[in-house]
Amino acid sequence: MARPKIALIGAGQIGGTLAHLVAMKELGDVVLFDISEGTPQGKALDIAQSGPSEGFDARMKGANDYADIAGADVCIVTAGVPRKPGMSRDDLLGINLKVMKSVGEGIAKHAPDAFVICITNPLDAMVWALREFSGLPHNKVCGMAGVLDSARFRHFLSLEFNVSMRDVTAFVLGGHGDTMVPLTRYSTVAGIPLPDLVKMGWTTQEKLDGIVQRTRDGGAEIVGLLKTGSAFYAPATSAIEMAEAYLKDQKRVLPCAAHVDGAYGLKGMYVGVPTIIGAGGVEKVIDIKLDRDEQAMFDKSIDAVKGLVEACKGIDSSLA
Ligand code: A3D
Repeated sequence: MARPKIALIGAGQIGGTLAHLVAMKELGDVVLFDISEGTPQGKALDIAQSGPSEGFDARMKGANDYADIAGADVCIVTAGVPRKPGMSRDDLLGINLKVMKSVGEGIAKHAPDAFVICITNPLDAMVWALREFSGLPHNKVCGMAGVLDSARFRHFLSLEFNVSMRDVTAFVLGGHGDTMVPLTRYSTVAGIPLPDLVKMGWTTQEKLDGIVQRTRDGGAEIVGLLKTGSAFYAPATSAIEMAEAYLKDQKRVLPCAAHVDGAYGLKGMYVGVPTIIGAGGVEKVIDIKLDRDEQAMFDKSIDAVKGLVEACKGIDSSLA
């Protein structure tokens, strides 16, 4: 059987890291696409030359023409601009919306059967716009945010409890932004919910609240430190987890920005929810019951996402 073909649209910090991870995990052959001439070709050649030492079998190709992504099984989209210090994700909307239009059209024409994972910010609005521009089925287009947000939460919790990150599970809902909703009662250490760990004296409510806030600000903390761009190692790893779930039909339960139509009382919008990802793409949205406080936080997050989608419609009349 031929190796899967993985198209990485955007060959910047995340795109290059994605290509390296695909090769190291032997998930398939890579086409690294960018409008910048030379960048995807240079990165593809550099990564290919790590093959003899690493011992992987994966072809790497750099491209500036969408024809090269023809027949891709997976497309991971990072094309656009990242944040600089002082910028919010929403500040990227105007410029990245135009990018989504060209990317959506390129995918529609050359890789209409692909599973598409969007990473470009502001995430929930960009994945919605990318789906609209591409016209692909909703279950084949989703956004990466929840896996990263919950990884950040898990990392901070593992430091607080001094336990392995593998034994910490975390649950994050809502839009990818300041209004994301980390759900403490569904987050555990080896199955013990966080509120119980507070009662057991493992941590205090104040410390837990601080960790929740640090998770919400997780992206900004890294932007502030790097000064020239945003996080890229963990965002790439998170998207690879989703791509692998699709390619290997793993039926992973992963939070992602999925099209929600009916669940959570929502009518056809993209937002972060728990999903099952397998060979059918986003095969199911898991509709959990929220308590009053959680619902209030979720509603606020939904309003923020709706505001961004409306702003997109204001900028590009074809979306209205
Ligand atoms: P960066 O290193 O700047 O790479 C972006 C690449 O996109 C550059 O190589 C550009 O040349 C390329 N590009 C620009 N316009 C086009 C176009 N029209 N077609 C094809 N390629 C184009 O950024 P990055 O890799 O650090 O980040 C990429 C995106 O991911 C940004 O929008 C970030 O805000 C976003 N991001 C999202 C998360 C989430 O958790 C959702 C996390 C981190 C970054």
